[in-house]
Amino acid sequence: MKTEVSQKLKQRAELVMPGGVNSPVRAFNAVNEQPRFIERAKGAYIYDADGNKYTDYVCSWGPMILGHNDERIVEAVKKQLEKGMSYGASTELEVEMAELITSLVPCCEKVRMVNSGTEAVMSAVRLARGFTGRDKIVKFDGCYHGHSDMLLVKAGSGVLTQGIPGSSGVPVNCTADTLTAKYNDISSVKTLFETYPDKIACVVIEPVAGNMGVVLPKDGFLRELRELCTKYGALLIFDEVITGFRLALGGAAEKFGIKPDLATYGKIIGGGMPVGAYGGRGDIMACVAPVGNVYQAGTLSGNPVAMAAGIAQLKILKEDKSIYTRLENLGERLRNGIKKAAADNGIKIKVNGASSLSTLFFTENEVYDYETALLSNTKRYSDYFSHMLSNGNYIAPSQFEAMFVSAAHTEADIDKTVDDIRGFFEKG
Ligand code: HOZ
Repeated sequence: MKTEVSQKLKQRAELVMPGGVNSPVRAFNAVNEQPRFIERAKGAYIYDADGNKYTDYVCSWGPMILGHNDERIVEAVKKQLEKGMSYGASTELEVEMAELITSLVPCCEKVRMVNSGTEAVMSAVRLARGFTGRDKIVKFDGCYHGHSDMLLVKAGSGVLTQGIPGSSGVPVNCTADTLTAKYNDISSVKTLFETYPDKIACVVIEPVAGNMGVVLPKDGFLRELRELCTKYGALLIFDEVITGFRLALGGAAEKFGIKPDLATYGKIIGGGMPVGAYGGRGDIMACVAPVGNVYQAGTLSGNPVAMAAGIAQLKILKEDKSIYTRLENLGERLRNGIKKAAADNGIKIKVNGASSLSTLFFTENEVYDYETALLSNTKRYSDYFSHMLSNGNYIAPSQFEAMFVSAAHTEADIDKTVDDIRGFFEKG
């Protein structure tokens, strides 16, 4: 496979950008590979600057749920571009977007648009603190909620990939009120509530974790979390940046039948444009300025081009009910295919997944939290990644991320990828 152009671009990039990237995971450090510079994408495929074609299982980390460059979304963007890119003022588009979200997600009575998932969670936590008048927050080891100071504690995604406990540059005071619990271990949450019964503002969780690899909540875990939050007067925040509009139209909240007080969303509601949002109970959202005293703002929040793209995507998801069934089926096909290929070759691995999200963990153990995810053999993942890349599969460049399937993937795409995985297992 030719990689000369990407290599040259990497050299240029490294001269002017830290690590040559704008987000650490992209540097491919954890998989000991040359990052591919992407030139274009269409449907289930992306093409790099050397002209190589890959079936894409990163899908921009989630938003390309319909595949890349869906014509209906491109049309909506083009139409808006002709009318202007940013006004820094209110538009009908943002009203339409808010109407869509509040009608599709039962827990969102009101919603506020922001520009990224990081911003969404950061704002939701501030709101929870403002609403409850409490300072402490609970997060789970291995969950990643963006890169705001207070949440960079035992975080997943790039932090976990780099093998660092948090980030330097975060003042101790910023994380002093961040308490951590173990994913799927309700007793660890109970202990925190018993220790600080009237001090915890919120519990923030990825209802299906996607940033330590995919980790599912055990039966009853989210329900017990809901009950504990209610009992102690803390808010439950679902970080649905990955799961929102992906596991179902109403996200994990709908899939598991749990109503959080607040929920956060990311890039998927922008159809690929930089977008985020947080929403929830009307009485809580009433604390946000200008109605209430919790301040949060942004010139580009509700940007008209991003809204146009997002509205187009959400409308398609709303109208075509077959999409979620298709995603479930493709995800199942992928996971079953991987499991069979492993079993046929006597390879012991674990495959976690929900609908179109999956992770192949190189470990024999069940993966149900941060510690069990860390038992994975990352060197083996790295070898697997290289094998997959050289066979035209663009998967997450880290063991601790998810594999995304879009509605543009075909059964033949999945079967070809499974064959390539089988090829890796056959090597022993
Ligand atoms: N896990 C991240 C998205 N949820 C990866 C994206 C990035 O850091 O670039």
